[in-house]
Amino acid sequence: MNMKQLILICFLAIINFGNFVQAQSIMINPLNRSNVELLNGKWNALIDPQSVGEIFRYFNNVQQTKDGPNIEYLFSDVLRLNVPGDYNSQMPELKFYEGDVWYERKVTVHKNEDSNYFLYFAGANYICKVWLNGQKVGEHEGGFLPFQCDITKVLKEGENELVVLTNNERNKDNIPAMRFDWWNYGGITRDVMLVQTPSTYIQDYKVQLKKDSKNLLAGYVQLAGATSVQQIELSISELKIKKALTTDDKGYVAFEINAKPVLWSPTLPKLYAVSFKSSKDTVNEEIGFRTIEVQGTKVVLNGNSIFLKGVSFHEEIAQRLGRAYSDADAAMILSEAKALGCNFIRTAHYPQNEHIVRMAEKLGLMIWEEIPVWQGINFTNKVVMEKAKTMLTEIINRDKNRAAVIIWSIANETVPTPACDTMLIELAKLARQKDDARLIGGAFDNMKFDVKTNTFTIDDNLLPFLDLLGVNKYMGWYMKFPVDPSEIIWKVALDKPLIFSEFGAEALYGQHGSTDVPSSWSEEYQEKLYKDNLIMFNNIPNLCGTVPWILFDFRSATRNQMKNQDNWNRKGLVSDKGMRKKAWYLMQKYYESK
Ligand code: GCB
Repeated sequence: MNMKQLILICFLAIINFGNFVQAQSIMINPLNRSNVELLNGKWNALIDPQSVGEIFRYFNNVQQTKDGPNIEYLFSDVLRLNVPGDYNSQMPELKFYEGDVWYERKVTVHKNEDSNYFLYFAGANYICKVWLNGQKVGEHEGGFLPFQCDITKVLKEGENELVVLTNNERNKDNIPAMRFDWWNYGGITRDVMLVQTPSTYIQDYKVQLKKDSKNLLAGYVQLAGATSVQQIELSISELKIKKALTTDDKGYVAFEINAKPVLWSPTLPKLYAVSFKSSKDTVNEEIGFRTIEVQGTKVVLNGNSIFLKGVSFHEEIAQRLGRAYSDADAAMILSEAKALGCNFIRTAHYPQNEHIVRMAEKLGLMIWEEIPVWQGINFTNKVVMEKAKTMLTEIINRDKNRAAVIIWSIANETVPTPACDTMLIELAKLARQKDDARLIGGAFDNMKFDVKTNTFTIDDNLLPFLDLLGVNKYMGWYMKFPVDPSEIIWKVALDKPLIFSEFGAEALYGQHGSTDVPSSWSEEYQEKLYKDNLIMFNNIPNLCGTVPWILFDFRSATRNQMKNQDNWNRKGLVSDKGMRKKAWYLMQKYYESK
């Protein structure tokens, strides 16, 4: 490349930066619409370890096919990657890869002039930039939440060129940050869709039971593109509801409607067909109704105290060594949780895909959802605070109509400092302000043990802002039982419900050994440790649920003990090959007895 070309490239790159478009935060949900084309499939790809693609304008593939400066970098049919799908599991060379990967495909459209068009990405890790026909149409940060790009103005009749850049490099100001105990899968890991809507369309809505009521539905609808008052019809035919709503001139209307729905619960996960119809647009969704509250130290669902029989898992299919992304994957994971006897899941440590959330709801599994504020977050940076708020807002926007979601969790194992407290308190307040139909919680491991009294206590400024507390403690693994488990006293946040949100031990399936020696990595040691923890749980007066860590062995680059781990965290109750370990049966019995 000569000097002239280089200057031209830099100039074009600057112009393109000027075109920067943030992905939209209030979003349509394509799962509730009919005019949607799934763009999943094989996409052309380029691996770009030195991040030269933006300089060489890979995104402008269409306009410079012959004589332009990027002739050497054209996408071709040589490397094709599955979308959705992390790339790490698609080529052995990419197992540990962290960096830029480019994707390209054509999108052919018969354009309707009276419509809007959006590209909807259900998730791409971690930074994602999107260009259509050489023009930037969106950028999003965060690997586990959806985003959409309005492409109405850029989309052409006929063939369009779609180029996407993903980058999953870790960074101290990212969420999560530099180190985390799961695989850093990169790429377009979830579904991609092209969505067509009318020019005035139903952009957003919520309908849930009003807080503390079992017979009053409350919510809102927001039309986008409205410049005058509009009529919308809300119907829930099974409840004989047909309600005419009139928006203000910005397309917004809030409503309350008397109704007596059968309440959603783990034993009867009832969902109703709900539809909103405006003059040009319709959305349909299955929605459940339930109440959730805390009474003293109890979690109360639909007026009845309930014990949360939980389990955690990562968004991963161990046998495939890759991210879970489909309905079939969701069934694979959740059927194992159901078999264990669960009525509750913790989708650790980040918002998982909607296949999982919606299927869990249908199966009667209550959900704890969390954002990846996981250890090591740079709380002193204000920008990081804004990122966390955005993630929390995005997950609440996505799942606000899911009856199954009962807890928004704002953090996992953060170390209290003034900066951390400030950020978490703001997050707790934000969650409460955005959604009063769910509980606010977090998972903490800063309990202190007093050897004189054999008592665990906690002192954390965040507690007054939470409805319930999750505690992670690996008794018998990272910390020895200091005395017999039956003698340990728990005085931790005694005025609130406490969920034992993590406990467990590593064991290699099929490895047998002593019940006394952790280093045996045996199923017997893991089983004994579970027994001891269950004994200790009897001494937690405010215990309202348990969540063993974890359902399946999962991949983690930080697990370097090559004899037993080999880059796997082996705390699964089920092995990477799908085999149930001894502790699985013990936990199943415990849940049967609850
Ligand atoms: C924890 C973390 C979890 C880890 C687990 C472990 O406390 O919350 O993400 O995977 O411990 O296995 O160490």
